[in-house]
Amino acid sequence: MNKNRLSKTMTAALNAQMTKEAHASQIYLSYASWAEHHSYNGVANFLFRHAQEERNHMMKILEYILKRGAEVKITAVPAPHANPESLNKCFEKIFEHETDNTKEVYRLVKLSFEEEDWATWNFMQWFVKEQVEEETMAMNLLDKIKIAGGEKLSGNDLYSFDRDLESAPDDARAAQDVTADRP
Ligand code: OFO
Repeated sequence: MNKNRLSKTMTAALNAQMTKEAHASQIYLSYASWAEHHSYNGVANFLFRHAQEERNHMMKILEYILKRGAEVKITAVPAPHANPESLNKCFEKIFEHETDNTKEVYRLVKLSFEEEDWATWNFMQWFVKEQVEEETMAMNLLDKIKIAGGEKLSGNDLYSFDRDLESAPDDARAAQDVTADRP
């Protein structure tokens, strides 16, 4: 008896996304190490935490594939991109990476819609919301860097930016959670 509840195409697409989340984790890990090496300890702390978050995303997909009775395929994870040349570039690259990932998430949502696989469609909504939060987080950090001098970020502004990131939350607050009392 076949208990697999995912199509072949969907299984392959979810496995590919699982590997992409592992790749994202490696990217954050590598940027975090770069930041720590340059003594941006607050930035490093934030990025190390985020590497872990991406690993959690990978696990969510892995678990979902198994729960739907399909096969998980663990493959090699591509190497992360080259290290950034500056903090500004670091967060530009992160923003680009997150918007690329959003496209992949949308592709999966579209596929689940076309296949009328409503369980996967529902599962993927978590990732849609998460991507909005992650894009917002990257946008906000880029804005902060821009205000503090962009490529010229240094001195007190750099110190404050780095210190703030040490205690910054992992995700931006979703628009859905905002109220008039708590804008
Ligand atoms: Fe950066 O987000 Fe995973 O999905």
